[in-house]
Amino acid sequence: MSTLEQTPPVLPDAPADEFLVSVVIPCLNEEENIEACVRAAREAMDRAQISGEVVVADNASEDRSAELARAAGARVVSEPRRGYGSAYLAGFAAARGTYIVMGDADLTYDFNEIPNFVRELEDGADLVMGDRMDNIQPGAMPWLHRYVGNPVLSGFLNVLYRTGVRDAHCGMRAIRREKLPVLDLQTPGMEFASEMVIRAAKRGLDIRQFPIEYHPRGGESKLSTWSDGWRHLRFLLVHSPNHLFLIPGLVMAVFGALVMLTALLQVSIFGRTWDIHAEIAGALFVIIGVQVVSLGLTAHAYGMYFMGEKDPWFDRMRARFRLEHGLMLGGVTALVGFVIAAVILIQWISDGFGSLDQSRWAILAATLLICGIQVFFSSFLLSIIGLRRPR
Ligand SMILES: Nc1nc2c(ncn2[C@@H]2O[C@H](COP(=O)(O)OP(=O)(O)OP(=O)(O)O)[C@@H](O)[C@H]2O)c(=O)[nH]1
Ligand SMILES: [Mg+2]
Repeated sequence: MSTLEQTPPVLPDAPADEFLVSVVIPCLNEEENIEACVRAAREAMDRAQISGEVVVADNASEDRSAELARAAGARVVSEPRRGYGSAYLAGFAAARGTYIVMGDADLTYDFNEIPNFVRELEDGADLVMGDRMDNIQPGAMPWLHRYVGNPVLSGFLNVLYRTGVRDAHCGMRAIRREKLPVLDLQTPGMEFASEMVIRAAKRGLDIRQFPIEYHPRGGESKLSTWSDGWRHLRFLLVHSPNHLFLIPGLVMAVFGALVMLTALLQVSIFGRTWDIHAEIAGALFVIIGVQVVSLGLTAHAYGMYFMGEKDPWFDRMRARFRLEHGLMLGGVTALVGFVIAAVILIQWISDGFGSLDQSRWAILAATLLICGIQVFFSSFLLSIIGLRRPR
């Protein structure tokens, strides 16, 4: 994981701090709940003598949500572009509190937790996450989300990004507002929940968590199990080229090379030798593996140069390997393949164009040629991506 100590760039149009807390609530057609949510947030802050505001980010609701939120004492900002992330980004831009506390407009979260979130922030935390997993009230979360969706996605998120956050999709959380520019959040949909946690971990923010309760929802759920689940998964994968490309590509290439070797050297495994078909399968794995690794390095370079990603491993590799190393590796590999092919051809010619029985070596030659050429041109592509990198 990378650490990036930055002084947060101050957004030119970020409103100055006027309150200690802005409670930001995203809202799409929540007329059954929104008033109660705004009141609960207001009362919790009043009781704890916290100076605060409630900002409702209305996502083009077609019901009376906006009007009811306003009547209950919230400042309502409108975001016409639909999506949980879009709604939050609009709410954040309008917030004027030093701290932002986030929570859904559906009565699933207890706004009496606000002072507990504030306490952690006052104590130095940058991002404070609620953790619902041990306190889910009956009927609050479908079985599929409780036992499959949330644990699997949070688990996968932690395998890839090691955030240490137990319930990465919890909608009740709090953040120090000055840290938002550092996070540079972008995503419009539900994957916003993952993006926030991942970027906070990548930037080395102080992330804390504590248990909170999750209650049954009032009104209709806006969550779509499969499409929102996929949005989270897609986000996790595309932001980790190591896991999406490099590890699977390397595993395939090494496995394929071993299979090819056993066929070429006629090694006996499982009590028999492996021949031409095994070698073709091995070659397939090698070629696909090398292609996937090449794509992964390209994706990695793009992420680092243009998306602000940090990866010490990639930095070290970049310092050690130059374009010429890639060209050399690709060139030599292709040359070896070419020489093997040439020897087969010459032998065939000198045998008077008779029947040929060199398939095993021909497959090796073709594999080496394909991989060598791939590496050669991928090296140029990597170099081209690096040409315009911000320095
Ligand atoms: N899904 C979704 N939610 C939005 C959108 N715009 C605002 N929201 C609000 O974002 C919050 C999260 O949506 P929910 O439907 O509660 O999704 P969830 O909390 O993952 O699922 P539940 O357990 O059913 O509450 C709610 O307050 C919505 O009103 C949008 O375009 N899509
Ligand atoms: Mg909800």
